[in-house]
Amino acid sequence: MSKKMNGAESLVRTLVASNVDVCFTNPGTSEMHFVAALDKVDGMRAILGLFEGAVTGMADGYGRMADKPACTLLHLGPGLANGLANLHNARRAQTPLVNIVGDHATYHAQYDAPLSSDIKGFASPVSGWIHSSPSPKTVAADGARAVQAAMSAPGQIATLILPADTAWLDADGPAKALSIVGPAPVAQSAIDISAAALKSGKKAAIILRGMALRKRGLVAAGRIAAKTGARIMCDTFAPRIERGAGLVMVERIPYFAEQIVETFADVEELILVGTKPPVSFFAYPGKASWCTPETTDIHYLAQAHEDGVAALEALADALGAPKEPAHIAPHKLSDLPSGKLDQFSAGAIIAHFLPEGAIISDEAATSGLGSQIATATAAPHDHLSLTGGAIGQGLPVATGAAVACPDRKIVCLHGDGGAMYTLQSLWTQAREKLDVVNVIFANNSYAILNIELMRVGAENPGPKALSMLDLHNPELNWVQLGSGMGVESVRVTTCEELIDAYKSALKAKGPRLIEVMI
Ligand SMILES: Cc1ncc(C[n+]2csc(CCOP(=O)(O)OP(=O)(O)O)c2C)c(N)n1
Repeated sequence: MSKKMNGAESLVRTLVASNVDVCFTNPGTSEMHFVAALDKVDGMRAILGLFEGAVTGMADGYGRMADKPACTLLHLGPGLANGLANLHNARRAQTPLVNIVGDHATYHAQYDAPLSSDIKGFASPVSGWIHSSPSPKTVAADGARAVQAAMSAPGQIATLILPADTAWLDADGPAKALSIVGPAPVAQSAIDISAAALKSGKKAAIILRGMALRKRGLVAAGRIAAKTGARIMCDTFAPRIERGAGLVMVERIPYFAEQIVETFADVEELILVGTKPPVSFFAYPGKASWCTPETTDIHYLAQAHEDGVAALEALADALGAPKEPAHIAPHKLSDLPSGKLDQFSAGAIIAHFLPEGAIISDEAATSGLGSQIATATAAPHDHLSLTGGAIGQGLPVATGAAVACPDRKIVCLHGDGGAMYTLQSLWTQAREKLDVVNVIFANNSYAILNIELMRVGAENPGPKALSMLDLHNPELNWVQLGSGMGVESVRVTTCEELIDAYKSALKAKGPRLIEVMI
């Protein structure tokens, strides 16, 4: 006989039994029994975020680095809705993630109280699995199903709605963990078709995503490159990639459409591993959306839910590729710059001192190219990027990654505009003493949008239009913003100052913020 417990406790126990042991929360009244259960159950770390966009972004960063879900705890429809943009990013990243969304008690729904809303409606575009648990007797089993759904390859968002009476009424006990469905094997025919394309002597490129961007997949791709000369590429915004010295270097697809067109102009055979053909991020009047030549043959070696790593290895063997991969990155650091700071000098400094095993959460926007170039040959690290274009992901992703990997240094590179969306993450970093160096590129501008304004062909922008893209009036002060949330913060205006601040931040334990004036 299991000891008496309510639905909430049976759910928390089930989550822990299913290897979900971190909960990023922003609760309200309807979630109080779940909150109370956190103290009754050993093994669930509870981390408060002060805005749901931070909460969901942290769960994304955690899932990307832990390769298993965290759960969120969100307050009915509005709490979930506040978190949607970063759930969108997490869906794009194919991150395993379990949302627990509180709801009114089942019998209360009929009265249309103020917080009533269409929770399923809010959840469905971002969720691969949704269920509302109507009974305390079934909620534990539903929790186990949610984890199983979140973990099914390549990873997805599972949303479990928890009515308050389901949480507070008596349950039968926790449920057992369910088995995890791994990636599906790739059909031999897909390997044969890709092998034939690569043997044809035509110009070929392979685009990787997902697990294929970890060391094993990279080695297999590098072997294929060594044998065939095929280019090895990744999407502009890959969820996670292992890069730096000793790893196979991957060509990142550029951001702007005409650059993508140029990149693929001579590609005759394009092989996709867990990704889709490259298209323009936005449509622009008179410019192409589809960025590969009409004549390019496109082959799907592996779909996202399939085992792209095993497929690459099988392909390398089928081609008789050598054991040694091509394009191994050397460990090469440029000399330390001095004087004026720009994204390239800042990037060189960031790369120079980057510790081995660091995790970069990159939402540096127009300030990102410098560090991307410089870190390609820096110490080996993981790089996490803004997967869904919804800005305000970098700080929470860094925060969640720090929870998942407490022994690794996190370096968050962020535009000041995007950082303002979810700056509450800094407070969580301070409270949890997370080891994150936050580098904020303070250009006091939505700089990318100034570029886009010209590119979309909006003619002669006036002062009103330009003021919508300018952050000078008033100027943000990141030293005060960071300090106000308990994070030691400093402003730097020269390379020398950045070197000092960055070295000392890397040496310290716990969060730091460096405002880089560019
Ligand atoms: C959720 C969301 N809202 C608005 C936008 C539009 N947008 C794209 S970039 C950007 C400004 C980014 O500014 P910042 O982070 O400072 O980087 P910068 O362009 O200055 O390098 C905005 C508002 C978006 N992409 N996502």
